[in-house]
Amino acid sequence: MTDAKPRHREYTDETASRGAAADSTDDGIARNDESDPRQEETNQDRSHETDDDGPVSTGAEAIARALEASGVESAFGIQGGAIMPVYDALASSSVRHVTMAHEQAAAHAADAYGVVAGEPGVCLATSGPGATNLVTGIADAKMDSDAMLALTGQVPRDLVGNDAFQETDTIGVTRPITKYNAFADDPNTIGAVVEDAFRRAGCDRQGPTLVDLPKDVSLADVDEHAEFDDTTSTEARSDGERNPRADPDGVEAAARAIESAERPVCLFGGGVVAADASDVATTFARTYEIPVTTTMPGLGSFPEDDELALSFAGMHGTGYANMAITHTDCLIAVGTRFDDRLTGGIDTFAPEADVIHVDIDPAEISKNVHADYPLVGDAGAVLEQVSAAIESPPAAEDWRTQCTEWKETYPLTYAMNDHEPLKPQFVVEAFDAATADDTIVTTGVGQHQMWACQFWTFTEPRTWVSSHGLGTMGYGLPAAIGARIAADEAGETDRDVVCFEGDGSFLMTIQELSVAVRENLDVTIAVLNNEHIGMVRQWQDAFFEGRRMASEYDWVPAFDTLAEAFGARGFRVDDRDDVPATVEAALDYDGPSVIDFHVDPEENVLPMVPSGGANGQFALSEDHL
Ligand SMILES: Cc1ncc(C[n+]2csc(CCOP(=O)(O)OP(=O)(O)O)c2C)c(N)n1
Repeated sequence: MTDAKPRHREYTDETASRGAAADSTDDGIARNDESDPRQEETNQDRSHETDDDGPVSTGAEAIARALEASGVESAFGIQGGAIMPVYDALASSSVRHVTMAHEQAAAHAADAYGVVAGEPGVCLATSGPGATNLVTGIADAKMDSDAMLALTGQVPRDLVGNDAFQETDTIGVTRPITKYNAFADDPNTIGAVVEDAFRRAGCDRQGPTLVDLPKDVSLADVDEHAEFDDTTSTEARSDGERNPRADPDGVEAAARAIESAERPVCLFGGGVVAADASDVATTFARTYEIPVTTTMPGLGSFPEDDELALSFAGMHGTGYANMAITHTDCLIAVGTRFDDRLTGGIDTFAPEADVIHVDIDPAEISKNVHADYPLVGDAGAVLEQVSAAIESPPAAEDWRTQCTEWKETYPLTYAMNDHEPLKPQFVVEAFDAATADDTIVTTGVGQHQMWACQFWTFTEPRTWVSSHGLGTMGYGLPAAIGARIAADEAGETDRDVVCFEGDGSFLMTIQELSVAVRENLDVTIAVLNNEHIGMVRQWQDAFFEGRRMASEYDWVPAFDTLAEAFGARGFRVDDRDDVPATVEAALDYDGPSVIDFHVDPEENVLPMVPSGGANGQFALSEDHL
């Protein structure tokens, strides 16, 4: 403890002599503001230093180079003491930094960016509270197997363990919620570690990775002649070259099971989207005329306007999808971890089916649902293998007729009478009708999220961005920001980004409107405002005898005027007749807009399979719950 303080001062002095301001946040932040003339000058000056491929001089510069070498175009984060050297190096890099209002939002934005771009998103935070604020977003990405790299500042190495200012054991805190994390303790390898972590995030089963960057290592000089042991990244690289094809004997056996099935169903999960296998999966289902249901993250993996589409299954999935899963004799499940919101009770999930389970992660095989035919490998590669092995399609005409009948018997529906308040489902349908197929939809968590799943027709992969496994309220707006930036970077500036939020969810990250305004991001936020945390209210009515403890807000801000205060466009809609024109006006506005839809506070999400219940016994009305 005693000699720690002088050493810390040494770093401050050393930093100052390099021209980086270790303790002046003013200086660091200004360098990241592209509109600041001071920064333009700085960037230009520095470009002379870094444009050549010469050796990097500090750990921080090695990090910036590693991000550039990985092809990172944008990163989301917030400045702070321990991460300042990295930001200072980013100022002279090609990476665009988007300053968020809260680190949780930086993680969600990076996550969503990754989903839309198909490349890992990157977020940055300082040590201590910056890193802990990222935690929810990292856990969210882990649950959904979304590729993301988090870079966190850390106190200098000699202060680690001293309860130093803004010290948190970020490695310890994030170990259970990352795919991989690393403490970078050597300036000579720090760039390689960052590159490696980026690559790991996007390979095999994707997920969040994190590199903790002690400030002294970021500031330290890189020894251009140093030789370092690159074993870690070499191991990881060979790991990434794992055979994506499944065992041929297993493939043959699965093909025979499909050929002889009378009631086959495909279940496509988020893994199909992550593996960019939607085309292969769609061709597979169409070739063998097999009805398709998806998981919630799998929405968009198969066009929902196809006659084989049964939409999504599970707790709030369609009645027809749940009937098909309950009665199938051959479930071809691809890229799903069979989470409990999908399966309901395991004993009643696909009880008559032989289960073929295709997954890149062997740990998922028979974890929740027993796999009769386990096929470990890449979703697209394995489906192509199975397809090549099938000699004759299953004879399933009667089954397809049955599935069509279920669609007619259990359509998604809602009542909308003249005297009733505006229905949230109607709003989702209005947006769907007003937008193109490639529109990106993001949501918060709650009833509004389920209505988006149910009443939007998803036809393309990477258009559906939501918090599935963790169910994180507040995900929608920062996700819309990340999605917008990814689409813009891909040159898809005409694509719409629509965010459905609940009033409760929106209030959790509403401060990110400041980012959307500052960056002039064209996102449209539809608040389905029921002045309740509606999903909780629904469960209280169904399972707690209607005692609405802490679920009624009674008062929420006027989101339209609040939006205007942020500098966004604000609209308010109470009447059904005003919906189409207001939706058009908000979509036409070239910048962030918010529509505060005052919707029926008593509306429920149906159908519903109660937790742990049987998918085949879904409730179609409140009375059935
Ligand atoms: C961060 C977080 N806290 C609490 C919850 C529990 N929860 C799930 S849904 C929900 C209600 C969400 O309310 P709102 O955003 O208004 O959406 P609505 O259900 O009314 O559409 C709550 C509180 C959660 N999912 N996430």
